[in-house]
Amino acid sequence: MQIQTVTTLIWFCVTVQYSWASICKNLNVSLTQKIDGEGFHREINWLLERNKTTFPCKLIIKLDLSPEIFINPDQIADLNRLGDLSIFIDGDVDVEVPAHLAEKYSVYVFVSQIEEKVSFNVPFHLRYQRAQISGGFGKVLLNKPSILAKCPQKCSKTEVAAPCDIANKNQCVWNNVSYQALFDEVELLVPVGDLDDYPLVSVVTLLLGCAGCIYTLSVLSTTPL
Ligand SMILES: *[C@@H]1O[C@H](CO)[C@@H](O)[C@H](O)[C@H]1NC(C)=O
Ligand SMILES: *[C@@H]1O[C@H](CO)[C@@H](O)[C@H](O)[C@H]1NC(C)=O
Ligand SMILES: CC(=O)N[C@H]1CO[C@H](CO)[C@@H](O)[C@@H]1O
Repeated sequence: MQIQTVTTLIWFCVTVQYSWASICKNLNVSLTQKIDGEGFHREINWLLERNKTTFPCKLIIKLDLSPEIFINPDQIADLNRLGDLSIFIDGDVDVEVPAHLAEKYSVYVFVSQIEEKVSFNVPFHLRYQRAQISGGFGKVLLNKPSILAKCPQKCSKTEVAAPCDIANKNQCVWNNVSYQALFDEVELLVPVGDLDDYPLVSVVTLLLGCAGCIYTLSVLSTTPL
């Protein structure tokens, strides 16, 4: 009798473990990423593909943004309202400050639970960078996004706290799952002001000023009183 109970328990555990493992294994998520646009205003295009057997799992794409990049909360609020996107911005974004005064923060993109293929177009902007000696272009690295899943069971050992849903600032426990990244890491180029221009401008202004003075003095001194 006791042995039977134990056997049943073991069988139950094994079955549960097996079905857990199988849904997690079949998450089979892949992400394609492209960056559109040039200069200060860009757009991330993501295409997320998943196995439809994993529809019970909620997915979010988490992107950590470096200080050189910002997402405009007003623009995102509009897109959220229109139903084009479902994005939660974690942090206060100051759209005015240059890169060296800005802080990093994260955005969470909620993925529809009933589609095998979902695409997202997320507009973002590059901040002005401090002028440097030679001018030219500054480099900005776009981090690789993480994909977090909340399935009826655990899907990875790495647990991460993230917002439960877009309307809710409460934190839930999500699993950081591995995915197939069908893209390379990107480095964005941003035009940077040229410090060399400043001395030149000052010297020219000074010389013009001196020339003006000398001319005035010479006119005054040669004019008979
Ligand atoms: C999707 O899940 C089903 C059922 O678990 C599995 O048979 C199938 O191979 C999976 N598809 C992919 C592309 O992984
Ligand atoms: C998820 O795991 C990847 C790979 O180990 C790691 O690079 C990334 O930072 C993790 N993301 C989070 C939100 O913990
Ligand atoms: C959507 C997705 O990631 N599909 C992949 C599932 O896994 C198979 C085999 O590993 C890949 O060939 C698919 O591209």
